[in-house]
Amino acid sequence: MTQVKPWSRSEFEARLRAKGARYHIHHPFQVAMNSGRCTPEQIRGWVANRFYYQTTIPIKDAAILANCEDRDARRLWVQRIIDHDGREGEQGGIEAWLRLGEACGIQREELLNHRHLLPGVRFAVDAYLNFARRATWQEAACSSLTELFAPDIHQKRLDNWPTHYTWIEPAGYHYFRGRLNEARRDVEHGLRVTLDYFVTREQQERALDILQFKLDILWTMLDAMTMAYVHNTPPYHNTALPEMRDTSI
Ligand code: AHQ
Repeated sequence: MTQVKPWSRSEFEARLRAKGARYHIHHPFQVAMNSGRCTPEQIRGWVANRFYYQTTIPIKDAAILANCEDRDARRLWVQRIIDHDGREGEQGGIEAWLRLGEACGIQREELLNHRHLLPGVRFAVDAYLNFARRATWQEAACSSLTELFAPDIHQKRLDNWPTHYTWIEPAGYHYFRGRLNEARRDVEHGLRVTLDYFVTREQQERALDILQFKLDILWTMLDAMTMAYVHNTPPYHNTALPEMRDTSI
């Protein structure tokens, strides 16, 4: 079979960036959020469910480190864990997300015990973690490239939430502000790893499929939240089981 020519480095990067058209900034839930059409319950539901994603990110990054034999790459990647878990003198992103929860009227304990976590969100996030555990570290690095599009989504929250959601305490926005630079720094490294590692046309196509898989994860999380908080049809909403999980928030 004739070998198909690989894309040039710039063409490959352009195709990765073109996937931004499917980024979850375009999901109806995010569009409603950024245009001020979310109710407090929908915002709190999003904050509570995204907390599971936030707490999984450093575990995912530790899985990548465990699979990575490249010391120079580990020295860069380890910063991602510190950014979320913090260290002496630095609160970290998970603590900042807990502050976001408090700013939205959600007690820390309600986030930490994941009592509002929807099954669909859990499954999507766990699929990401399990992918990172069994993929090569370069494939897992490629899956983090959704952050090519993240600075824009964080900036939109900083631009829109204070105007639309005056009931949220501004102290809660620290997380989004911190991610503007962290995402840009992280994705510069993740993109370099991806462009260097996926060099044949087959590997480049694989990279696009991996990025699509991660886009699916982010989109699916919002689909589950839409069912629960927009259509008011959370799992088991139509059953009378007395011990039904309390997903109301
Ligand atoms: O807050 C986010 C974050 O820390 C990360 C890490 C990165 C990864 O390793 O996959 N992706 C990511 C993302 C964060 N926030 C999301 C948002 O919409 O607030 C975006 C998400 C991403 O684009 O993957």
